[in-house]
Amino acid sequence: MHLTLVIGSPHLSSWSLRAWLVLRRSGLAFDEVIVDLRRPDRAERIARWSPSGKLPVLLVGDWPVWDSLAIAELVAEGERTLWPDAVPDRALARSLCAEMHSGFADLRTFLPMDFLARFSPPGRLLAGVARDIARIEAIWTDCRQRYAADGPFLFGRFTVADAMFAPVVSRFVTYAVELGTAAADYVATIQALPEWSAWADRAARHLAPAPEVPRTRELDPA
Ligand SMILES: N[C@@H](CCC(=O)N[C@@H](CS)C(=O)NCC(=O)O)C(=O)O
Repeated sequence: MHLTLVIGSPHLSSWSLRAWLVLRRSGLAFDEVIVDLRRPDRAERIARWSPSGKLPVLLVGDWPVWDSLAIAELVAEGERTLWPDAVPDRALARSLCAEMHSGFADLRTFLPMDFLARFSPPGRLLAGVARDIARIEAIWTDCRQRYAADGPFLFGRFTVADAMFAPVVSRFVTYAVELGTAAADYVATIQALPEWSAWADRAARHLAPAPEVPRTRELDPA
């Protein structure tokens, strides 16, 4: 069945990055459509593809699957390595994904993803943002301690949990958030993924000004 992933502007769309990473890591072939989230008519453009009015949406043939976590679950049905093997590890991974999916409102609001932007370290963080960062650091540090022997990702090998937290990695890099060693190492691991550079390329291409159309001299009617 033909797969098409419809995503939002790559520099901005944190939810799109999650679904795209899972698909890329699965090795499945898929087409990509990018909807420019900066356009005033974006809602109508998104509505052409997505029943929820949100991106990403995965079209399996012409059957839509929307929401990054639902897309990740569908892809993982065919690629079991995208969740940890053992039941307790899978349950922990799903808890973390659910927490990420429905929480961290302050981090999302005040440190929005802007994949290619770089700012100086913040002088002071809002209490809610600092709380979200501390919780994420605790999660990453705990996972790295538990699964370090199996590889450099949260559960050793790359899983859906890494995709769900990838936009946080981008935010931490963009806003120069200071991190402890375990969390900083994890950020470096995600940044070293070839998919990370591929996403950065997409973001850069999307942001590049459209090439100027050469002006044709109007024909003189005389
Ligand atoms: N929970 C959804 C959230 C999707 C979402 O909020 N997507 C944003 C783009 S990152 C969107 O489509 N916003 C609509 C708009 O910008 O008009 C998911 O995981 O896919």
